[in-house]
Amino acid sequence: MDAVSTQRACPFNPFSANNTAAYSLPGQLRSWPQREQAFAGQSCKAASIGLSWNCLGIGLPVGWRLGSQAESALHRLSFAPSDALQRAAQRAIIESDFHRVPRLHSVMTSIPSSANSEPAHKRARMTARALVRDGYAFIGRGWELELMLRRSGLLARAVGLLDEAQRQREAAGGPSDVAILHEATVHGVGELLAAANNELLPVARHYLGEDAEFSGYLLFRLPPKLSPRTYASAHWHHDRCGHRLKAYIFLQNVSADSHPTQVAVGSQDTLFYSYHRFAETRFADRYVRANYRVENMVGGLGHGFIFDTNSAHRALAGSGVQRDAIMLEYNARNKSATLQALDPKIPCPGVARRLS
Ligand SMILES: O=C(O)CCC(=O)C(=O)O
Repeated sequence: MDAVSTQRACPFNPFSANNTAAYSLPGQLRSWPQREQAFAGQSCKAASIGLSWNCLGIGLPVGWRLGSQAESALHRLSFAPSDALQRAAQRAIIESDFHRVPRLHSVMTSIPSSANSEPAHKRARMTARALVRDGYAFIGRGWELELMLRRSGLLARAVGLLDEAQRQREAAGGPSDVAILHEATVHGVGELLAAANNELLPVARHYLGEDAEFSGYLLFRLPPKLSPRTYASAHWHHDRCGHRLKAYIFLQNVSADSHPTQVAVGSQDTLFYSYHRFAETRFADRYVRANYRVENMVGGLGHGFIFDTNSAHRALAGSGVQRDAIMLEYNARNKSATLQALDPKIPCPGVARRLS
């Protein structure tokens, strides 16, 4: 079949010119016409072996296995098949994350059953199931983290550190609409980390694999006014790591007015077309809203959420109230090492501070 008849038989081509509207920085997308042509040449075969796709990425068929016929088709469908870094990054992510579909079975059988387990195990099981199903899970209910945050003085200390970072920035005449980070050690954070990791590390190991590790934490504040121009995470995006988990614990009540993180529900199992170029991983709000259910990650002080950063997600920009949170990051060690060796700018792990 030639390219023209292929196109006729398989009409949806994500790289057609008007599909740049699915991206939030369309002017920065490269080689679009070549990709349109390359995709057209492959799409019928790809569809016949069970691959499906939208403007953001590819869905793998149930029963997919690494090394199968579908794998070579996948590489040719990616954003830039001739780009060595793209190929290598995608390969590392496929080998680590997409060698078994669906993953539900292994998660459900390997977390202790609820019949005779402790409440923490029940929560872990529910968290893992929600992650697999939706790409996120709310956390904190039943942990009494608010009490711990207040009793230990950590809440006051963390908010004080963020206040101080903000004061310093204001004194230096810095902009008021960028995120404020505190990347140094927070005295007394150990009790919170121990409680969180006790709950979440087993979930991370089930979800990401046995080499999942806690990579570090970050304290940060989103200001009342937030824009995608000054906060790149206010564009819909994925984190360029494949499956990876972040947990947020709120340091105040977070509502729809507090720039909540939003998750495109169910997008976590997408093999995105690109894992290495910034603009190729930023998506348009209209496209995401038209194609996914969007969930706000809201909750009370001491509660929070955990999510797969391979989901399309963003912080809701606009005018609102500030949001303070502590973010914990969990990465698969071997995949991180491979990705970092390919390109140290790939943010996996992304937290600046390491535990050691
Ligand atoms: O600040 C937010 O809510 C979004 C953060 C984000 O994109 C991330 O943690 O990967």
